[in-house]
Amino acid sequence: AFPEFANKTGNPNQYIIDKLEELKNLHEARGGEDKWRAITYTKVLRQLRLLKEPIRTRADAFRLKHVAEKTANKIMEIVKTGDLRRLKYERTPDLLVRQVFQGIYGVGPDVSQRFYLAGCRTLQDLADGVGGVKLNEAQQIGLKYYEDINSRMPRAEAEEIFTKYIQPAARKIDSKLEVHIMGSFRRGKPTCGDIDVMITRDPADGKTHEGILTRLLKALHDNGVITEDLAIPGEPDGEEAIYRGLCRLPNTPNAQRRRLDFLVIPWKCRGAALMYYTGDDIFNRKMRFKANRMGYSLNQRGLFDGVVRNPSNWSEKLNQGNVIASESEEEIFKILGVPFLLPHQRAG
Ligand code: DCP
Ligand code: MG
Ligand code: MN
Repeated sequence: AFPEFANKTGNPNQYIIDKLEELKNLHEARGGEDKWRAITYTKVLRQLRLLKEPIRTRADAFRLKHVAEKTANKIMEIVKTGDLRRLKYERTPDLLVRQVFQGIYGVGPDVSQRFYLAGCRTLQDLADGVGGVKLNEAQQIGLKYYEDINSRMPRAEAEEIFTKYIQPAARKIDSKLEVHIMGSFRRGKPTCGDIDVMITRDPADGKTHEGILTRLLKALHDNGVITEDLAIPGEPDGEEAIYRGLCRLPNTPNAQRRRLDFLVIPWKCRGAALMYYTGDDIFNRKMRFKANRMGYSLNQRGLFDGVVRNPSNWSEKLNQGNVIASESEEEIFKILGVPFLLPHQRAG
């Protein structure tokens, strides 16, 4: 069955990838417990994309990491029939609508469900407020720039916005700031879903970066790079801060709006933050899991020892523990017993 299904990407298993990816997307849109299914398929899909040989037998499927009984069955069904019946049952009319709604920034499985239950079926319905639905400000922006936000930018565009505008604007405020472009860009990807920027500063000279974010945002609004703010959760001018917004190449006809994220972090956390913000998310999950198994706790602030968690709510920490590594990625890898990986090697 395979040769005629293999296609565009030159990957001999592309026809399998297409079906499993659709299933992953449906699980993701459904949310709840299906979130975990989506995560598993994400891992399986990564293995399939790396595979150079076509899958022909069940044994071939089983050789892939993260493939167990049920996934092997699905892969073999696709190999034998070119189709996956499960998709028909997952592709329910409500879910297809909710999937479209979830393309709006700030709308996840639960909010999309609420919109659907209110009677909305199209993006126009949401714009019209059908069923009394009201979008918050960020969601309104998300709807207005739906197409832009849902398309990835070429790597070169992220690079240009960052090196020509964001980095110089930050350095102009304080030449000692460290400003890094992170996320998929740092991993060397050919396209980026957004621009992730991390900011910190060595306080050795007695000065810190506190207060930088507000000034930087103003500078980038003034020169037309930032076009809309989406969210500034928490205090913008603390030692630690987060920002989410939209930006674009200024003075460029038809420049699309792009998602922009800032992460401002204390100098002493820079290694852990660099690691977290480089990702990808599956790699981070794996490293956190590894840390937990060794009795540690890992997050964007550092690797911690002696964290006590609430036994009936594991994600609630009863104390902060002691930091044992946070200033460099290398020491975190080392303590976790993982050989150092370059950013482009960090994928689940
Ligand atoms: N991150 C994470 N878990 C999340 C979200 C993010 O660990 N739920 C970390 C890993 C990501 C990084 O933050 O690589 C940046 O998040 P993005 O959502 O911007 O993801 P990427 O930059 O990796 O991909 P994209 O090109 O889609 O933006
Ligand atoms: Mg990103
Ligand atoms: Mn991001």
